[in-house]
Amino acid sequence: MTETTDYRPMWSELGLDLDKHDALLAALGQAYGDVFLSQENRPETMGYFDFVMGEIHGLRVKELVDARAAGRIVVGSFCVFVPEELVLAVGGVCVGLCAGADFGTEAAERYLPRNTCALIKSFFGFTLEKVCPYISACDLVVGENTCDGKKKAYETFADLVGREFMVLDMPNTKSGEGRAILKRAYLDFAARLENLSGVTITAENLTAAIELVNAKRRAMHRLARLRQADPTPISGLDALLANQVFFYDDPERFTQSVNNLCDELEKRVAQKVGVAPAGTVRIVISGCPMAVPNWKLPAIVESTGAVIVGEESCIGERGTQNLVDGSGDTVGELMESLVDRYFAVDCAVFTPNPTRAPHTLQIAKDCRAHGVIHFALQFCAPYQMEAPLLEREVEKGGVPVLRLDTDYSTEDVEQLRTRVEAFVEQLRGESEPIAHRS
Ligand code: BJ8
Repeated sequence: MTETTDYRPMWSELGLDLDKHDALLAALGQAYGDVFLSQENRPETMGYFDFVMGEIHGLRVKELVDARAAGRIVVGSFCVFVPEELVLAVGGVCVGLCAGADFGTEAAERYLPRNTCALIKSFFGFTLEKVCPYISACDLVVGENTCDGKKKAYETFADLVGREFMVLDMPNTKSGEGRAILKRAYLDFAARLENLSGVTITAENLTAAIELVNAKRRAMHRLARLRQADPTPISGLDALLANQVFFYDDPERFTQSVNNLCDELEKRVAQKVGVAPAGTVRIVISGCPMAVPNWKLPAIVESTGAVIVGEESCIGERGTQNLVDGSGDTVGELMESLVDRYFAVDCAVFTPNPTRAPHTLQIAKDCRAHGVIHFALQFCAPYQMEAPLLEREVEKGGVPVLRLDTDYSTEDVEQLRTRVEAFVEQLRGESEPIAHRS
């Protein structure tokens, strides 16, 4: 929060519990300072992302409130299968609602079994404790029938969220029938958005929306490519932050800011300036999404002296890979392209999910990684169960894998550190990263 702006009246109007919200912001500020601001040799243009994080419950929320006052709808979602393009086409604003904090767990466990993943508990906790201004600022909250945990949790959440709520029916196979289910879901979603906003989706507004989101993704692809340099010009933590802000910020401003960051990183690469010396152990993280403020594992990894150079994650390359073909002339053609792009997302809720392991290996090769750390949230059946399959395939390709299951608490930090240190040590002892081997 800037010193001159008092957002408390706004938070109060949004129905937040100010005392609990103060406690959350204090913890968030402390963690951010410890994890991000303590890093050395950060790119100067990360200042923008520091500002965004400082204002994440302030200025950005005010923008959403102002957008609503100006007649735009605000739509919140929990998953990269919810297409931002459709929200933008009707002139709306789309925000990510996933929560990455160990907050309100006790309240959440009044409704959820203890053995529910931390991500689901977290968005229940944020809602029940009234500390999420994003949910409060939404006209519509959208869930999706992905994993069993989410799909059953949404049945309860629908009554708790206090906003209009809908669930997209999702396929779980990569088949023709699966694609048809996704298309049906997107048509239903488009109809709901048109109804809510009073704006009809046309080829013109959908083309413009596709271009806006493609531009965001292109900027993220550029960032991903720059991280392939050795020495890498940006820490994994800072790159993760950009991936996290992807879901909150105004799209145009975000794209510009990532491109500014990339301009600076290009210079660093040309001058061989890195956040760690050339030859540092390089890690790719694969697995569950890391929502703000889940920085635990990356902070541990980079504290060992290794550097994270890529993320096979929905808050990372799984979420940003592939563009939508915006060349169609009709809404029908553009919708088909939209479905094609999203249907390729290789989330572990699909069974089988044959492209995720090769994709992870490809990221590791492109990033010249020495190893992959697979991150699964405890009680996340899709990612935990897919982990051994992914490990086998990636190791067959010559890249060692460490599998870790954790949650949002800090209880296992030292245990995780010990395992990560041993893995990084093992990788240090090995030869070149995979892409350097013949
Ligand atoms: S497309 S990864 S954002 S569903 S961690 S709630 S899977 S039990 S978040 Fe996800 Fe969409 Fe897939 Fe991506 Fe369930 Fe696992 Fe919890 Fe998860």
